[in-house]
Amino acid sequence: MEIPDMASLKLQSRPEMFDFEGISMTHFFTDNWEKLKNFQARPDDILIATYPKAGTTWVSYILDLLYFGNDDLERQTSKPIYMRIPCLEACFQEFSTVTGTEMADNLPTSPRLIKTHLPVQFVPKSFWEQNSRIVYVARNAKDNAVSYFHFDRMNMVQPDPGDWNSFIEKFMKGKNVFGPWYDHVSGWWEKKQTYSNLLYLFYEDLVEDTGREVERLSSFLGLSTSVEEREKITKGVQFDAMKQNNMTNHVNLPFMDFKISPFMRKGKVGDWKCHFTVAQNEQFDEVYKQKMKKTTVRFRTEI
Ligand code: PPS
Repeated sequence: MEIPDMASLKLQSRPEMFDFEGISMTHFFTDNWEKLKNFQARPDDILIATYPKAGTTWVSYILDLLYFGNDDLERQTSKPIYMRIPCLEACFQEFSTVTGTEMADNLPTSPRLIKTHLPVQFVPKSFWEQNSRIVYVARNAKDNAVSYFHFDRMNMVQPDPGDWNSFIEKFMKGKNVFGPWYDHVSGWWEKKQTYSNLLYLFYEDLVEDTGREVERLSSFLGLSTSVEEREKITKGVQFDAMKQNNMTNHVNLPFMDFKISPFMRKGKVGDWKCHFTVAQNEQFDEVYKQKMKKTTVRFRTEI
């Protein structure tokens, strides 16, 4: 994928959001739908699935280092993470002639690492048929909402979030790209009960003890990594290291305005406390109770 500079972008304005089979989407993620639905997964593919802003890049980089950290220096020094691990549903024709499915098809590695933000019901059926491994990462709703708000502010290929008050109202109604957070995390949680090749991770656990989660990932993937390797990876994927690393901080993406907010913003659990008013928090908790009453998945909003 060639990345153009801002001046050559054909993007005139932010995209509209519309209802797509019950989920709010933009055309960037639905334009390639037929190819997406028919995407051919392989048994050794690893799908990294998340609601946006739940820790996708973090876990992607951990997996990348677990598999390819030792043997491919060029990959680590000159290929941004979004090129190593394509977003399957992405179709940014304004910027690139290559779609997410084509990028995935063209991946030279084995295994292929592929990312998606799709709710579970939209995942191409070949992943289930091939019994591919899937790593899902979930983040508590409050911090996830805050992170998504700042992302939508700085990312010109996302709908305009408006101010925080209107954004949080929309979030509670599930009117964000990729749909309601509530259904996303609980839909994937239900899937885990019947699909054993799915590892369900929490962002809060990653912050609490990254090394422990690296070990958990390594064991889920059946890798025999040494303690030293895992320690090296754990060090390399700390927030400050990834923020400094131009291969992981997204600094080269021309449609992101880093003057508004950085991609690697704070990386914390509990930042929501700096955004929610007392009234908003009470209302949010009320809505949360309703929306999450049928699921057993539990989150921590502080550690
Ligand atoms: S995206 O656009 O959906 O792929 O974004 P995603 O990578 O899922 O989420 C971005 C948020 O994850 C934080 N992040 C990290 N936190 C802690 N440690 C590390 N290493 C790390 N890497 C990414 C990133 O800062 C975004 O969260 P916020 O709260 O906005 O800082």
